[in-house]
Amino acid sequence: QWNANVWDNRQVMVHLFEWKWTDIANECENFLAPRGYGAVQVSPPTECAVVHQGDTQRPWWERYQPVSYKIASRSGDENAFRDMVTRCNNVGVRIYVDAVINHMTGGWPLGTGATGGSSFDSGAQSYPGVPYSAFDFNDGNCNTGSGAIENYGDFYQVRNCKLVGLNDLDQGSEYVRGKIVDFMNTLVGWGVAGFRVDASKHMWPGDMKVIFDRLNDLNTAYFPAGSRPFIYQEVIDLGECPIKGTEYTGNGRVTEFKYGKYLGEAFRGSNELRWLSNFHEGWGMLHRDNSVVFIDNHDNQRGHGAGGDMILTFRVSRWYKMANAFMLAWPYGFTRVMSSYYWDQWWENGQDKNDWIGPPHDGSFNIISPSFNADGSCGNGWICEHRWRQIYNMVEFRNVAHGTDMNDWWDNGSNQIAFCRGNKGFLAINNDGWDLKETLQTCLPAGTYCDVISGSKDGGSCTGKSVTVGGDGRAYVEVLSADYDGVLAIHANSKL
Ligand code: LM2
Ligand code: CA
Repeated sequence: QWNANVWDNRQVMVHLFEWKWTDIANECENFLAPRGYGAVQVSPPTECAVVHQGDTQRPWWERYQPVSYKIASRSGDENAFRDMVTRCNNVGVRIYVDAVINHMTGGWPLGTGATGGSSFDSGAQSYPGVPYSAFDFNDGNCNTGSGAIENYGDFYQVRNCKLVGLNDLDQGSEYVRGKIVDFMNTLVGWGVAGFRVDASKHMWPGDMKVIFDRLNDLNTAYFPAGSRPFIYQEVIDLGECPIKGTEYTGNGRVTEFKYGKYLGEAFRGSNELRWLSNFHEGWGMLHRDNSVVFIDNHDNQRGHGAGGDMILTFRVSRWYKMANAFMLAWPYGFTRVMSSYYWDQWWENGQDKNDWIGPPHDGSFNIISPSFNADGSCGNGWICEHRWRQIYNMVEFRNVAHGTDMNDWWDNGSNQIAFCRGNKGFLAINNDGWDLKETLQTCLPAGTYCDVISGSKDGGSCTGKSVTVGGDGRAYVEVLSADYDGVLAIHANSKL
């Protein structure tokens, strides 16, 4: 449940936020497998409430309000989902499902639609599509006046009361456990490799353990016999809450939100990069084998969730690429690359009032597929950070360096840093306002290497900077403050 079930030489997952199943299937075949991505986190596939905002929009967050465990959403139906799982597995790319099992919908008027056509009555807590009824919810176990979570300092109410008004399932109930297990096992049977478990902080770790222990082993058509579903639990623990990520590491991995926040602080200048030399457990983060790490996620890239305005996103692309390069080169945690769509922000009093806007869609609210430009980047409103050269080339770096540790750290006493990954890779970053021009230990065998940030290796030549490593492993490297990107990376596979 800690093992990501990826191929050994495919060590990175990408979150294709709000992508359609058919588009993901194509992306697995056309881009993710060839570029060495190991897995995709998909948006919640389950039937959810249909929420309208104005006449032209549906918020992305409707998908966090399930109505049943039928596979029916704006990303597609069950057939499309199963076809995606098969096609991605066939090219060695795993699918992780965002499982919303803490709650069902918020309070909507009777007659509100659902993406799979099921009826529901949120006031009566009736969801015939599962079916769940009022018995299956936590109201009797919640001790706040409003029935909602009022105080995050009280772990009892964080688990047993309603999160933003969402009807809170009782995972202590055998019946509820059974329904959740059936849902997850159905997906496992189709070849799904793991789950992001939404709102894990709001469930009791012991109840979750019972549920995960009942999951079947993975489908042997694609995985070795006895493989367990990969579990990573979404727990926001920045240190100030009584609920700790470590309460959940007995069940599987946990999202380490400190990681992206601390890197955001460092690249934005609140902390010098030189301090990153021991950026792991020593910083109060989870054990590296228990953590999933990322620069931003679908919540905190839009001011929801954790990390506030320190989080780096595609909107500050130079820093974002530097932070992703650091993450992908750094031996800590299982890494997730975010892939977003664009929306116009509307700032008022320090808050983006457009943080709810859903994915690109046509006049009937159908999600529009990404288009692809000649250089491989996306159009139609999709950002596709995972297709940025600086990011996908660093995915290859991570795959090549897998199994090695960090060594030969160098820094200039402020924001210029460099390090090796065994004798497989070397990374240098310059976040100072002046040039980095140094002869540094790269730990690589003698030869000429292509910097995979400023360009790519293309046949026998390099479209970016070349770096010549001498017999002693040392090389002269330059990362100028005026360079387009503040990173340089070379590795065993970028040798010319
Ligand atoms: C998560 N992780 O624990 C997700 O990452 C996060 O995106 C989800 O919140 C949350 N947990 C619940 O699954 C999002 C979004 C909320 C939204 C909920 C439910 O960040 O804003 O709440 O999904 O759709 C929305 C409204 C809120 C309303 C609620 C209930 O924003 O004002 O509360 O629906 O109708 C009355
Ligand atoms: Ca709960």
